Amino acid sequence: MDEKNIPIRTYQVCNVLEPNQNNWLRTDWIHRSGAQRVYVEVKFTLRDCNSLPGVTGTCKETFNLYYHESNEDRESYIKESSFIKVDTVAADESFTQVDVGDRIMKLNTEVRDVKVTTRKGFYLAFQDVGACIALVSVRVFYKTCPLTIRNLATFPDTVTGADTSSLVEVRGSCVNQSEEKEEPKMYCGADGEWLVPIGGCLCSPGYEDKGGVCKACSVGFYKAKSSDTGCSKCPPHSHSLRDGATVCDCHSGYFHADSDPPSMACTQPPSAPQQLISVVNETSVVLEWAPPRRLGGRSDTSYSLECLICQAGSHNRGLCLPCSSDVLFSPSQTGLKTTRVVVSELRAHTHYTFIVHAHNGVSRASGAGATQSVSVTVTTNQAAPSPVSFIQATDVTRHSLSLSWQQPDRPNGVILEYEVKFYEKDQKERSYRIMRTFSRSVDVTGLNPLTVYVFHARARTAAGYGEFSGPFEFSTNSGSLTITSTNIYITHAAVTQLMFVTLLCFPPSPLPPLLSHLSSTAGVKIYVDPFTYEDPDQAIHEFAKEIDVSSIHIERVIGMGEFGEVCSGRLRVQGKREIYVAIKSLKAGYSDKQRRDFLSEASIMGQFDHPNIIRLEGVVTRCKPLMIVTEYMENGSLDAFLRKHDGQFTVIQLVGMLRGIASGMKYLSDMSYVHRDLAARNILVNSNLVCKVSDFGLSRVLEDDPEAAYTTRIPIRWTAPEAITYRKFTTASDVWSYGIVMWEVVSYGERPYWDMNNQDVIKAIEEGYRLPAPMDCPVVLHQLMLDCWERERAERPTFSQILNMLDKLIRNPGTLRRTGSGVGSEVCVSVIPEVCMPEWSVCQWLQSIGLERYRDTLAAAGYTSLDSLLTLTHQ
Ligand code: ACK
Repeated sequence: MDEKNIPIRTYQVCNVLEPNQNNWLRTDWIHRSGAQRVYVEVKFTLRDCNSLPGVTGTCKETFNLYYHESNEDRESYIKESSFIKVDTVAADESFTQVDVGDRIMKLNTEVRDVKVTTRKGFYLAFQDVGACIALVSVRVFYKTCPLTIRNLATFPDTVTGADTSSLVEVRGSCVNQSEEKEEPKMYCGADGEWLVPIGGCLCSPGYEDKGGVCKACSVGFYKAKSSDTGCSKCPPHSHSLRDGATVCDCHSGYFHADSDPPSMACTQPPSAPQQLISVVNETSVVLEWAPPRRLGGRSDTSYSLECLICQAGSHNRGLCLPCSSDVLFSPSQTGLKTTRVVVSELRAHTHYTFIVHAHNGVSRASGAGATQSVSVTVTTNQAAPSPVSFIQATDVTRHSLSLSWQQPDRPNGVILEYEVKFYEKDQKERSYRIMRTFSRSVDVTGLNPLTVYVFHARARTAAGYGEFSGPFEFSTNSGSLTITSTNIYITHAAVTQLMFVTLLCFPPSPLPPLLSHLSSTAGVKIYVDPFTYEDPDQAIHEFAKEIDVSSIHIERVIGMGEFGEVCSGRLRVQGKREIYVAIKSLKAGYSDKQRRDFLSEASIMGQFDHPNIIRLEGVVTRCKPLMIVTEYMENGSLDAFLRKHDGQFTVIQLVGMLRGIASGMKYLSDMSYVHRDLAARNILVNSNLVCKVSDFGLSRVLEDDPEAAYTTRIPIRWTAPEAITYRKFTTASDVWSYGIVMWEVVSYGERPYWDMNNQDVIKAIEEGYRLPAPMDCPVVLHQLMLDCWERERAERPTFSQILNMLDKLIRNPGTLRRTGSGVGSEVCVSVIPEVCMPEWSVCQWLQSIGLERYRDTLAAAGYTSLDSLLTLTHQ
């Protein structure tokens, strides 16, 4: 019977009188259902040992609770030792026999918990060790945190963790019609309580939070964004006709611009602009108007202009054409915020219709053609033609030239005539001549030779003359022409970059006019002597680019030139890669003549463009010191370079250098330029062993001053006898010098004629002495030198022949094997074995080695067959 006297079933044991009791009671298998910690609530009654008569030490007042985890739900026999003890359970209340009269028994309730994580389920067991006990009920349970909604996120029923202190992290999911604001999270505590809510959700557009549920906005309300605010009433001139509106629809005739916020009232396009007035000034029109009467509830009104050319008096748009694209609108044609615009560059005597449209943010939304507009029709006045913008000259002779020009951009009518005004530049406009013509060209005759003239042209229509063009200057000097209307200004000079000089920059000045220059005969460019220019600045600016000094970065002094230091550095011209350059400067305190001589080198160099001629990058003439900037040649002068590398090159490498020099010299001679100072010291070598001819400064010195004073400056050892004796400097005298350079190269920079003095050298040459072959010099090369040193200059080879010869030697390196120390009789066979074939004639052989001019000499001496050549000795 329980406390209420209702009969109940119990498991009982009461073997208190017998010692060593060990009685077990085991439950069925219990599925753990995902639980990690289970709770066991046991209800039982227990008899007080003292109340049992005759009971000795064998009576107990506790029992033990055990568990055993298992995947097996039907284990028939489980060993005692397999069970793990949970606890020894004692009764809070026990009862005695005396009590029986009052209360049948005292029921105890004890709860124990145990972690069950390793198997699918478990068994519980109760061990009695000699108590008088009745087990009334066993309840086994686990705890969960129950399903809940927090911050519009649902959290599911969640089993608590395995340990009493563990928290289970749970991610919530947003309730219907809501969107995650921040990941919703909570923790499930061991006792089944939810803890620490984080993040949450917001009701979607068109829905609002009503007690943890998102409800649709009702009719007349809207909600545009997911937010924690409620639904709002529709703004003016709009409505919503169904639940859950995210925006309100505009009433008919009202519009919403894409950029308008949903809370903004619906608006309308503006009405037409008002009071459009126009003022015509020749070929431009000023248009002004007042803003529209109705702005449609907005403040973003703008205007656009339509320009049409219409037939006189026509208001029919079909008879109108859009204006040409060169009409100018100031400040603009569309997107105007002002109510005034100036339209210019219109045609004279033309009917124009201007339509001013008013727009605002909803003009487009309200549909095409909905803009309201106002129009005006005007007729432009007559106007003179715009100026002629460009004149060019051709067919220049000493006394005449032909001018031609383009029609003015805006003739503003039929051009009836052109007028050309011109005068000698020196005369300014004190006296000038006028020529009139119907065409766009005119031949101007009766001019003075070598004179710079200034030309202006203008056009005439029925409206009168247009403005004269700007000045165009041409010279009557023979040759082609150049127009100089450019003004170049120097900005700022980077003074600090120079290591050894102070810069002084001049204010900007227009460049002087140019004289006619490079003439061209049958496509061949001819060198122009800069000293034919009266003003050396004219020449320099014609042939050399002016470099902004701030783009030069000087790094170190590399030598001393005739006029001052030579430095190396870097040049960075905008838009180009930075390059290494050599910079020659003109030392301070120079005379006019020195300045002229210094710059003449650049004027000369600037005319050349060849891989074996040193390239001029430009000049600095507007700042002091004056500078000449050329490409940088890493290995410096050829003579010093060869001395430094004595014996280190192959013959082919040496011939390669000579070939480069010959190629550069051929280019110069083709341009009719005579170098006069060709020597290894004036050849520069770059890092690829490419040799380039440089130093173009000497020619003038000699020509300007033919007196004896400069005789000493003639490089005697390199100069042909006729140039020493009577200054006959020609390409042939350059060929003589080239022979000396060959000798310098093959002897690795030896001084020609060693330490003989100049007088002895002159005398020796006069007597027929020639430099002998340097050590290991191929016979063919020495022969070529000897050819260059022919007394009769007509007998010397040309640079073109020298180049051919060297090319052949390079192609047939075998020809270079034979040196002066060999046996004479083998010359032919060993020098050019490839060409000594039986079918070849002596003539062809001579041709192949560039010595065909000896054909007659050989024939006269009886050498008519190749076989006979075998007997030819070195002598
Ligand atoms: O033998 P170098 O080093 O080569 O010494 C002289 C010195 O300046 C005086 O003329 C050197 N030099 C001249 N022009 C150049 C250049 N473009 N590149 C490299 N070095 C140059 C010359």
